[in-house]
Amino acid sequence: MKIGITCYPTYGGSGVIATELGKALAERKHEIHFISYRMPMRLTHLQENIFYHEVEVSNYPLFEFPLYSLALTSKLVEVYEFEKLDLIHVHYAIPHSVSAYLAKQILSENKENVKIVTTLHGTDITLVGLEPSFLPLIKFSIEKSDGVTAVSRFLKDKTLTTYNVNREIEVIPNFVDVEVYKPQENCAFKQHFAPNNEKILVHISNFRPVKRVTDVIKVFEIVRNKIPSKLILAGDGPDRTECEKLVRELKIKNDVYFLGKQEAVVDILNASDLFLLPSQSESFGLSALEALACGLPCITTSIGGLPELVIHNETGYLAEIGDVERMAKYAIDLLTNSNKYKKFSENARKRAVEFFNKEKIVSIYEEYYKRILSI
Ligand code: GMT
Repeated sequence: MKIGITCYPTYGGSGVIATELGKALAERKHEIHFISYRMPMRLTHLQENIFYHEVEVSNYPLFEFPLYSLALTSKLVEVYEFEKLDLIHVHYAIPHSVSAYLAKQILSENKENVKIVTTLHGTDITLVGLEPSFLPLIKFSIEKSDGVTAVSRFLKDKTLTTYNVNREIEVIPNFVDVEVYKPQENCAFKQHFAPNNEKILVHISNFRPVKRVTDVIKVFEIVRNKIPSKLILAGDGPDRTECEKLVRELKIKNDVYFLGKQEAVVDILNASDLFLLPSQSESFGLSALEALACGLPCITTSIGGLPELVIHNETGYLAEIGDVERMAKYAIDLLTNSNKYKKFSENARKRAVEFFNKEKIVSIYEEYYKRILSI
């Protein structure tokens, strides 16, 4: 198949999934054309069957706001026609599914029967899409896509009820490369972060308010009062300054590492013992899946798609939003009970391999494309 993929090229789960999907499909001999305003972050190496088309946005002074959606539409039309694509797969509904719909209409004038698949990732539905300026557009483009997938059952249900759409939505969960994200024996970084064999708690995110990173710090403070421990915070974003302030106020600066944006996620996870994700909203929680695959039990909130990923009392624990006392209690329980910890760690890895491994989920996408193309 020849597939066009549009996604946000920046840090973030939807871009990661779109890029890893494209790379995996290219390995399976499909021809993949990425169409975005920048080279997707994970497209670091030259790879057979992968092409990249950059969307250039006019900066003519009359346009106070960049017309990205329209520039993307034109690029989709151009690439579809000249590369003879079979299908366009857009990740994150806003504005990609709208641009794709418009491209489909333009191409239909030339008797091209374009098939569009939209994958819903999270805030495109739960937050941004609900804004009055977007709502009717998102509902329309979801209804008009030839195929729609959601990364969790939660997100599917939310889409059907919130937007009152009457259509099929396929749940295809996110995935992880379990050959890359895997437990490593004797991770060299552990000694660096925890020279006295302290336990290491870790959180990785874009530090947006929705992630509630300050809750991570509050949980850690309680844990640290009971057992010698360190906290690794990887990633960056709007809440980082507030987090640094809180760490100073709590006088725990020497035990907290702010690493900023990092590529070496596998090493960071392998240096750590426990993953914390106390989000206020999370349609899937890709970073928690990466942690599970490395054998890290996860303590998360019980919201959104997280209960589909983290099984309470088996691969980690779930707690109410903001219940830092309970999260800390769970963390202390796991970190002081080595048999239980070992069992949870094995369960975590097993769950990632069994249900969310790349090969399995990419095959599901392949079958889904075939279905859409046959309609
Ligand atoms: O929605 C966002 O703000 C960012 C988006 C992204 O691009 O990373 O995250 C969403 O998609 C991820 C990949 O499917 C999911 O793992 C995240 O749970 C989801 N974020 C939210 O629902 C807040």
